[in-house]
Amino acid sequence: MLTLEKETFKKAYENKYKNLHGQEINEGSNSQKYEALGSLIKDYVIRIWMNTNKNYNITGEKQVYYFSMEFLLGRLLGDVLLNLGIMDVCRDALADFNIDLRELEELEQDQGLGNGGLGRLAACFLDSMASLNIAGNGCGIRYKYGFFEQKIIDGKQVEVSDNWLKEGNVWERKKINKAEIVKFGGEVKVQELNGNLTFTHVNYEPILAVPYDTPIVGYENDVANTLRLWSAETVYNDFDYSSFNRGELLKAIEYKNSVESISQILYPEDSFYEGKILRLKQQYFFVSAGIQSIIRHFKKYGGNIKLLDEKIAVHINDTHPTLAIPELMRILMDDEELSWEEAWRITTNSISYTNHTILAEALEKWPIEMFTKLLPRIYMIVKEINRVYCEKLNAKYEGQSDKINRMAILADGQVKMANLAVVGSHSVNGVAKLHTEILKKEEMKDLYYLYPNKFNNKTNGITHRRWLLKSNQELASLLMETIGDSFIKHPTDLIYFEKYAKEKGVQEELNRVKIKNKQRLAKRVFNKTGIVMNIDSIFDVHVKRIHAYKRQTLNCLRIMHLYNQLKANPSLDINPRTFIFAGKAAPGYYLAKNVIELINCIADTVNNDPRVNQKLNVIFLENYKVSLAEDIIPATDLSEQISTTTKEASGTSNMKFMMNGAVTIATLDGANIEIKDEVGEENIVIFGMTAIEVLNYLQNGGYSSIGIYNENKRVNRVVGDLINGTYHKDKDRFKSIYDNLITYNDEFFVLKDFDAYLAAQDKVDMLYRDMHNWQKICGINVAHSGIFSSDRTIQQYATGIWGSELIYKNL
Ligand code: 26Q
Repeated sequence: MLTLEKETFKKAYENKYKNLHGQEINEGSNSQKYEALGSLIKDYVIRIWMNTNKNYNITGEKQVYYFSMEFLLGRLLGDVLLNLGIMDVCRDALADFNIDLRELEELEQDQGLGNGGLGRLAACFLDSMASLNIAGNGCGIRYKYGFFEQKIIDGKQVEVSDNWLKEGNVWERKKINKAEIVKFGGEVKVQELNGNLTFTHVNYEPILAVPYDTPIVGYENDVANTLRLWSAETVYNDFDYSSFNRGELLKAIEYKNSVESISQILYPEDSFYEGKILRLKQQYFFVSAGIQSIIRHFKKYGGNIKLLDEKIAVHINDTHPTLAIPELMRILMDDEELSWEEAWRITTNSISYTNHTILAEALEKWPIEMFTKLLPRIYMIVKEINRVYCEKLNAKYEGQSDKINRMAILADGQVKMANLAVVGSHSVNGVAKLHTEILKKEEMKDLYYLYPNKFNNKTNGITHRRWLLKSNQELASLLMETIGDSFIKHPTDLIYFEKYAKEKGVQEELNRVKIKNKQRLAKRVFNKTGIVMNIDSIFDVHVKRIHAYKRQTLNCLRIMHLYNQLKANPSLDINPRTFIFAGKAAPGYYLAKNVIELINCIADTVNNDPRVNQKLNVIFLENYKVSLAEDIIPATDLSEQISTTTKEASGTSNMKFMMNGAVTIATLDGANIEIKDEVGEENIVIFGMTAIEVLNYLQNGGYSSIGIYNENKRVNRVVGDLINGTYHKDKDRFKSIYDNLITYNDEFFVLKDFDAYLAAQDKVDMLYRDMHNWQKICGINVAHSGIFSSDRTIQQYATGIWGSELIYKNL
């Protein structure tokens, strides 16, 4: 563990600052101060990083490689300081220079290389692997532009590119000597040599994959693992301008741009698949570079390729990196000259796969024609995998061509990535109990029947270091004062807080912490937007991607209902509420964008209506991202987790809110079920359809939203308000939402759950009236949240899937 005296740190900082900027500290700007701090901290980290790598090479322990198209890290400074154990020293030292650490932290650009849950999960997992001494590496793409920045202009979402690297990134290191070449296009020459077939890829286009490494610091354990992100460059160095005539130069520039476009942008869709060739290029690009570098490293340290699967585990985060399967096969056969059977054994033993969605529209399928042109050798291997596999299917399911077609990897002119991922790996997991059951019994039932032993559940988790210790320091202090600090290394020790949560004094403390966090959020909101938030109101929070299945619409309809009630009776006896929304819509998702506009129009209407605005306020915070989540979540009283049952695979913000002492209002979907089982029914507000009801409607039909609309007066009124000019003078403005609910029969059962949701909200209102009881519930939620630490999840992956050696020197 790093031990640092304040005075030593001050000297080091001063030196660093002067060397970097050639001036005195007090002469500089805050960004210069941030840069010096980041750079100094990285110096400390580098020693740990080098040691960790040295150790791994000596012990030869099994390396886990977490392959993901997305890593949503957010800011790193605070996290690194916390994990190094030097947060307090650093804060005090900087204070002596009149520098506020928090202000510097705010200057760091979020590393937003992810859409949402899946990308943030990958980031939490990296933190947990490092903190648990697991040799875990991340592998992904260094997008030049991260997830777009959202601006709200006239109530509408406008997308602005996220140029996160414009002021540099102190945490990364370019490793040009570790670059790999990735080959696209061309043809495959097949020759026979001594009775063996050989495959030579010719006329391909080579792309240089350049790695940028970021250290992932474990919690006070002298470990720094590596996140390796790949960037695309041309193989040939900069052009020789003199040798080009004008036409050639322009072509060369065009070519350079087209190569670099591979790692240019993150696709901003998280639930809708579109077969774009650039996306396929991105997938093969990072997977090929990643697998090649794994094997190069493995061989450099004398590894026997036939034992590869004992020494590495490759995990694929959803189907996006599934090409790791044929890529590993290719290298093992074409370069390492292993037989098909041996290569297959090693590949399937090494690879494991997590499924994150059951939405059919999100399943990845690539047109064979596109696939084979771009990746001719990889296609041959996929074809052979499919052939061997279909032989097995044909023997087992003779004559059942529909079933075989459904299960095949190649079918209907497409490559089905989920089927390839299941066939080519030894483990397939869902991300919450219900989700895994649905995978087994519904979505993947044929595959489950064929490979029952591959399927398993690993309920998601979140790192309590970032989401409690760092972002809610007030609550963390209260916990340490009451139950000590053992929960930091053993998060399930939070359970000791249950007893304290029942004490009136502690409930008051919890209330004080919450108010402080609400004030902090309110101050930030005021500084950014000029909006004044009512601290005495319930902060009712719905933050996540905007999507029909997440049902922001249900929340909107309920607010519209409340507005009507208050207009009719301004002295209605309710707790004042502030409804807080945030989240991004995919740029091409019209309905989701329309929902954002609706929220903003409701906000405009109710906030400016003096009859109601003492009791009802609505606010949409723009540009939801990790750092904003860290401000919002600790300040939340009520967490909205109201997806249509069966549709949210797990959810992870539900866990973050719980850990920060919010009460949850939820459907029995994803991990909400497990949260309810942990805290007990009396400490969560559950409503809505069951999974069985939903599945029954989906399979057998029989749902009629218009029936509800006609019969239910309250529904009739609020749905009518969507198109009668109440919220926008253009009555057609929210027509797409209206049509979705009425004309297209409400695919996500918003109207069906409306009454139950109102009743649940009334219950919340009742509960909130008794502050002590409310805070008791909040405290019990905190006490039971330890199980949702990603440390638990990662231990389950490590022992149940990866076979990592768990060294509990940290525990
Ligand atoms: C696929 C093809 C083309 C373009 C984009 C994509 C794509 C990108 C991102 C598809 C899906 C995603 C992300 C999905 C995601 O975030 N899923 C969420 O994963 C969380 C972690 O397991 C769960 O908690 C959420 O329930 C799930 O929605």
